[in-house]
Amino acid sequence: MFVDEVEVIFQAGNGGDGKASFYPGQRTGPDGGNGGDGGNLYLAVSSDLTLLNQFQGKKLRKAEDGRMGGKFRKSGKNGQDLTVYLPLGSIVTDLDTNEVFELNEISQKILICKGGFKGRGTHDLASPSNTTPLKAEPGKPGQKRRLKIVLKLIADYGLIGLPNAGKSSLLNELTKANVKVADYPFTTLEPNLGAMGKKILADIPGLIEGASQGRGLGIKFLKHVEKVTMLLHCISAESDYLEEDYRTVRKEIMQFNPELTKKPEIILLTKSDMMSDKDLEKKQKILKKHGRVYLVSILDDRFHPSKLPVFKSDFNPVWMK
Ligand SMILES: Nc1nc2c(ncn2[C@@H]2O[C@H](COP(=O)(O)OP(=O)(O)OP(=O)(O)O)[C@@H](O)[C@H]2O)c(=O)[nH]1
Ligand SMILES: [Mg+2]
Repeated sequence: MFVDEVEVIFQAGNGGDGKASFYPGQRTGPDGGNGGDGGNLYLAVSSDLTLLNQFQGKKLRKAEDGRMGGKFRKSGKNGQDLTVYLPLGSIVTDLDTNEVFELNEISQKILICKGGFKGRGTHDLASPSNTTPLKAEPGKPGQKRRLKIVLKLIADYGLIGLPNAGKSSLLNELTKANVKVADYPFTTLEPNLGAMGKKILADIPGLIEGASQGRGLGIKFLKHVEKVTMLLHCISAESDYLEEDYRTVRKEIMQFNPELTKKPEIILLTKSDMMSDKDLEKKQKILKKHGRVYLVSILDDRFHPSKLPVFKSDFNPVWMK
């Protein structure tokens, strides 16, 4: 099960209590050591999109508490910090304050819960006006937050299309992703990401008619298309119903969120190796009225997807619609 929304409780470590004690024997005076500070809880970012699965059945994450101070002015150990990795594209909302943290970059690290301060022991608490304090300070509680985490996939390019159109094959060919490819619909059950240099390419499970109403797998993932900069609409050259294939997917996107149809889109006529040049020309013509159409194939070098102008830095999508 691919989890893309969870509610969790994150908690920093509590500060350790100070120690109330006095030197034994002839030496007098307070010797109680300070407690240790509670560990901080940090959020960090990973490209592993399945990371929200870690919260299934385990909603609490807590950094270590600081230890209590000891006799002979011995300080308690600080609690260890805890870093929780969340998928790139996570939007974290504090359910009590409505504060929002967006995790948009791999290098991000956010202090989300601050560890509690240590309590002072009787040694540090002693002062000229109170030379023998009887009580030590308790540690302060660590910050605790109730958080909602929603994953919105962030990518520069989103591969969309009917099931079996060859989307995952393109992802594998263009990036180091190694996702499952097979000759049947709905091979891909969860979105996958791959990196092409600094650009991120997303492979989204196939969309079918009714996806926006919940048919197939589509609806759960259509929201991920919302963060994509450009749509790469894959249509198999094998199909005899290119126009219908195109419209089916566009209609679902439109019904889900009309804003999505305003995104720049190019059409990729996939598996172009399976057709004669003459047929390819005809097929390309049919789709031309909807935008730029490119022939692609992972088997025919002439049409290798890495040659697509869209991946060149000077590519300008303005002409598109
Ligand atoms: N001949 C040929 N076959 C291809 C090409 N690209 C993909 N295929 C085949 O088409 C089938 C479907 O490919 P996938 O990449 O799994 O398609 P998909 O769009 O990700 O499918 P879903 O995940 O089910 O939506 C597989 O059998 C691939 O080997 C291509 O360029 N040429
Ligand atoms: Mg696939």
